[in-house]
This record gives sequence, structure tokens and C-alpha cells, in this order.
Amino acid sequence: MDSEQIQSHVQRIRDVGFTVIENAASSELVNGLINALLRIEKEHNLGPATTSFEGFKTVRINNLLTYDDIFWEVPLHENVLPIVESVFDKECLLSSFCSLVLGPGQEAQPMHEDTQLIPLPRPHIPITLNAIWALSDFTNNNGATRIIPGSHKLDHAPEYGRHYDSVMATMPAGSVMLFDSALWHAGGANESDGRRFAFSCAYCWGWMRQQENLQLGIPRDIATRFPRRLQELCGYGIYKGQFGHIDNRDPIELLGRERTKTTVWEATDRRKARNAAM
Ligand SMILES: O=C(O)CCC(=O)C(=O)O
Repeated sequence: MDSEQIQSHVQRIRDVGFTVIENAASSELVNGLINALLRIEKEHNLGPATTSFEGFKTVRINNLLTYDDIFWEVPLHENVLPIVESVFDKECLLSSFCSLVLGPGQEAQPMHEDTQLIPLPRPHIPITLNAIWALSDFTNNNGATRIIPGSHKLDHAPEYGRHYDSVMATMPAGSVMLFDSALWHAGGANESDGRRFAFSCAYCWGWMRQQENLQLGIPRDIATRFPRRLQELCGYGIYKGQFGHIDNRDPIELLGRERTKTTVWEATDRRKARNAAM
């Protein structure tokens, strides 16, 4: 994806709250991801969620990065991450990553927005972006995510349980809808006889608390095997050299990596020394 394409996706997120990256993922990757989900569901005997919001006919697998290396490609994907990094910066974090597999008969989810429990007045700058990966075709009867374009600019969140007119984000498998999580949205009703396979892969600023506690939730031996960028996305880093340090050290050192960044305090002294030497 070139910088012009990236900027046009960023602009759409700013203007209407969402953008769709068609054919973001190859069919080979999509098939591999679905097969991994089916295998894990069986191996771990995973069933539908137990709350109405998550969906009594929806299987959600949280903490996905721990289950199979194939999932590592998702948060890092070259057609999605550069857009996220342009909205935030390169020190952004993965906030949560789960599967969303809607079974036949799954009712529509209540309209909501993902930042509504954060005590910031709306509208606010994007603080979380959610990438909904369509692993199945999202059609008009299998539960395609519903959205209200432009609603990220409203000064309030939706009333829980109230009906709102919305549009369906229909898109072919392999597409990704990336949206400002303040956009009003909801999973649709699955009135088909097939399952709707999807992921929610959400990112946030490096100064925010992540929705999933990935540093504690991912065993150290698994995190050690991640590519460095994924380790950083999971929170093994220090935002702007200040937030997230452990006794002034970069947590990435816990994974056996050399740190590449200095703390803000070291950087200040180095700057002072340079100025004094001039
Ligand atoms: O399943 C979907 O399409 C959206 C799910 C969602 O927004 C959520 O669970 O917060």
C-alpha cells in the first residue's frame, strides 16, 4: 500500500469514521485462519459466549495470539497496520484481538461504541481503531457488522438497546473494515444457515491501557518467539521513552531483546551534554 492510499484511508476514517480495505488478505491466509479457528474450537472444546452482548450463538476466542502462530500475521498485516500507525503513531498498541464467529440464529447486537466507558467528552480524537476482518463474505443476511456513518462525530453514545437505523458493512471475505471505535456499530443478525467468520483486531495509542492484558495473558515463552514488532504492539516498549518502563528499563529486554530506545530522562541529559559541547 503506498502513502497516497494510506492517507486516503486515514481521511475516510476522519470524515465518516470508517474505511474498507477490500482484498486486504489473500484467500490462502483467510482459509488458513478459518481452519485454525475450527481446529482450536474443537481441540479446546470452545462454545458460544455466555453474555447477551457477546452473543449466545457467537463463538469468541480471546487472547488469540497464544493459540497458533498463524494469528501473528493479523495485527501486523501490511495492508492494515500502516493505516493504524498513520492515525496514531508507530508506538501504538494492540488493544484486543478476538474471533467473532456468529452462528445461524445469532440476534443483532445492541448498537454501541467501544470507547463509551472512557470518561472523555465526545467527540474526541480517535483513541481506539477496530479492524473487523471478514473471513467469510459479509452478506445482507449473515450478520455483517452494522454501522452508522459519521456517528463518531456525535456528542453522545447510543442508548443501550434502542433501535437505530444503520447500514450493513457487506464486503467480500478477505476485506477489512477499519473504523474509529467511537463510531456507533454492532454485529448484525445472522439469518443465514452458515457461520459468519470474523476477527476484531483493535489498536490503541501507546499511552492507553489495552483492553486485553496482553503482557500477562501471553505466556513469556510465546511472546519471546514473536517478531519484535508484534512484541512492541503487545506492550513490550516504552511510549515516548516515558510510559511503561520497568525501573527505567525497556520491558522488551525481558524477552531477550536489546533495547533501542532511551528513556526521556536519558535523552534530556544527552541533549544537554550535546548543547554544552557546542
Ligand atoms: O461482530 C461484529 O460484527 C461486531 C462485534 C462488536 O462490535 C463487538 O463485539 O464489540
